[in-house]
Amino acid sequence: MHVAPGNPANLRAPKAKSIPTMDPSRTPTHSPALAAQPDPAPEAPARQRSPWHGLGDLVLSTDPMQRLRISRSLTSMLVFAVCIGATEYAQTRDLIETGPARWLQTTLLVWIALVYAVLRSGWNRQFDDPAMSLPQILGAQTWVAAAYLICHPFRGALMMLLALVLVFGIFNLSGRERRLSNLYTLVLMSGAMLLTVVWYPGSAALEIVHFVLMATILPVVTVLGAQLATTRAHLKSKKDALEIALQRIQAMAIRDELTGLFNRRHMMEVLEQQTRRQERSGKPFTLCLIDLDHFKRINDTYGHGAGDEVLRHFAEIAQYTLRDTDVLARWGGEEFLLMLPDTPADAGSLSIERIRKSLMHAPLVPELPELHVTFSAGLMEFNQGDEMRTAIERADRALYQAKSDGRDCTRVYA
Ligand code: GH3
Ligand code: MG
Ligand code: MG
Repeated sequence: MHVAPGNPANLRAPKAKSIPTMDPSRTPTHSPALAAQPDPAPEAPARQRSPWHGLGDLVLSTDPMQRLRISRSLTSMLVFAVCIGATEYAQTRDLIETGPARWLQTTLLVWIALVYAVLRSGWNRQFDDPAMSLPQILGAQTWVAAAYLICHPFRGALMMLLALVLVFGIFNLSGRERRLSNLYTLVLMSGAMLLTVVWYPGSAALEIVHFVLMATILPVVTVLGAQLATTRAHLKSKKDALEIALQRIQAMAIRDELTGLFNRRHMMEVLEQQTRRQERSGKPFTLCLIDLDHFKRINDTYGHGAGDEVLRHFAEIAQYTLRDTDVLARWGGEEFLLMLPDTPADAGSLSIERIRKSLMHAPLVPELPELHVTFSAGLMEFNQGDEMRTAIERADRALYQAKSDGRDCTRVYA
């Protein structure tokens, strides 16, 4: 064993930025998380895309949100495409006049094309509601009202469409928009029914029946829709709360509560992954056990709370000083395990000395400026063929040596 080259002249001055406070619940974006990530999978071969996928991208776009909007819109348009077929059949059977039927079919096709063009071009993205639910629903109800006038012999059947259109709006409209579309439908259809009575005076009784049914069913659909929307919003907020709770639980499972560092169990997983990585790359990495010196004295002199603060600040200072790819874990009590990937022992020693220097200058507990702490470190270089359990034992032996040699120093297992 030899003393690590801790020449202060070789050490970098601590960075001038403030030391970030560790929040145990946050998902780390720096080194430990990176290091803890599973090995990158070997590059997957480019997935073969069928011509259907290409056609889907062309019709629906590649943006997932736009795809959802366009496919929803096309589903509702499908119903109207069937309606166009039905009116075509009706006019061939002389149920309705050809001229008005053609006008109805053409305007509907133009409407469908217009809505699709706006969605597919992405123009809808600038609207408050990019799904354009309200205009689509109002447009559809307008078409149903026109069809009610033109398809006189089977107009009663068309009333089914009114409710169907409102169902499309249940999840996509706000309460105010739902009431607006309901009112619009009622006013529009009342006008269509009145015109029907004017044009066909003999149908007044049937129109009254139609009106009563419509005036009953549409508000009920709206109320049921509102209840479903509330239930859905409630479930969504519960799901969001569960997701947040799950994230916290996952963070707690791998992190030490006091310092926010990885806990011992998770560090073992990180080390296993690092061993596998090392087997492939052949580059050595450094393991280092760090133990705060005379920590019991700090507890005894300043109290357990101050001791906790020291542990927390030591973790922050060390992390701040280390590279993004280095992983520091709380190994237990006032003992920490550090893993420096792709780092031989001499370079690892320099990193440890940087922490030592930062610790010397940093006030650990602002209320206790006289409180300073030192640490002893036992370091070993992990090479191909080494076994993790033995490696940690070796680092521990080096640490024991550092303690025996008077503390506040680093020893390398050799
Ligand atoms: P040495 O230099 O030989 O390491 O001496 P030491 O006093 O640091 O070592 P010892 O193992 O005798 O004492 C470690 C102390 O660390 C005892 C324990 O109460 C304290 N400790 C362990 N975990 C915590 C903690 O989470 N918070 C606080 N405040 N103290 C802790
Ligand atoms: Mg100690
Ligand atoms: Mg100890």
